[in-house]
Amino acid sequence: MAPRKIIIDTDPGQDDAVAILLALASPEEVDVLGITAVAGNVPLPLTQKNARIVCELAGKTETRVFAGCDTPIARKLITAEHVHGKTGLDGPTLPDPTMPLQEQHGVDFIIDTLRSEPTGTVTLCPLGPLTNIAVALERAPDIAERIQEIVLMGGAYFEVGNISPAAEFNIYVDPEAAKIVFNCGAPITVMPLDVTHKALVTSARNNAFRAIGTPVGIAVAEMTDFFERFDKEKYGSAGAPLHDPCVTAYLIKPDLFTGRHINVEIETGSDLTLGMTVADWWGVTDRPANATFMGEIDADGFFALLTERLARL
Ligand SMILES: [Ca+2]
Repeated sequence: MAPRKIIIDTDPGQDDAVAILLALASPEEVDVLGITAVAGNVPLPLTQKNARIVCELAGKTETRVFAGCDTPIARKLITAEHVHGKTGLDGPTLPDPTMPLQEQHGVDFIIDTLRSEPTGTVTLCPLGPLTNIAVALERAPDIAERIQEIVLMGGAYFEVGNISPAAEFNIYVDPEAAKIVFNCGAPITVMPLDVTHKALVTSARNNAFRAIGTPVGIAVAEMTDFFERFDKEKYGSAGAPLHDPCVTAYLIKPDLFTGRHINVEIETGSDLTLGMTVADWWGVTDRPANATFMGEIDADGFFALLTERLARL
């Protein structure tokens, strides 16, 4: 089978970095047409730079990286340096990138790619706030029916919030964008906190990354070490949740995940629950299903895949 063509839309972020590395290490399954950066964990000048740092770490300097939107559609940007550090990639010491940033705007790249590739052959993989995808859909509504699938990290239901009591960070930062994306009609698969909080980097899993012994393996161990400090203090958990790699793992091995095809609506009106993903898990409304909302992950299988693939870089 030909590899699936994907665009990774991202705000690196240590877990974004691991998601990108997993994709770049898996050319049999995924063909990364380009990476579009968005403002999120840290501002856009850092996320576009971090995306290039990660491609260089992977030795994939031919990967095209584009800068997209630097602010949410209708709100001021909220960032997460408290989780990811000042650079967004705190942990390892990685050199500044020498590969160029593409001149085209990330939103234009998304639109042009969906229009030029055959209908139903390009999958979008948002790992940050959904601004770039929503702006593309608003500017070019014809692309919605050309999207094969949108596989995104965002939202939460039973785990509720990580940035507010009710909302997950990516959706909270740009809820208007999320609403546009969830209503666009394309097939959507969601990796919410319900799943990613089960993908914890325990010390044994971190040691397995380090034991790869390559620059990639060591950098990933150092990134997850850094990331973990925050989560252990906050949740007292066994290790840092690897949110974004769930998206790229799903493209490689979908049977690691199970969920339900349900209706998911985005709260944009309430100050109290802004950015909440209201997931009709129990089917108590007759609102039409618009997303496959994942709930379970085979965490051991996920980390086995990750360790095996990272060792290829
Ligand atoms: Ca992210």
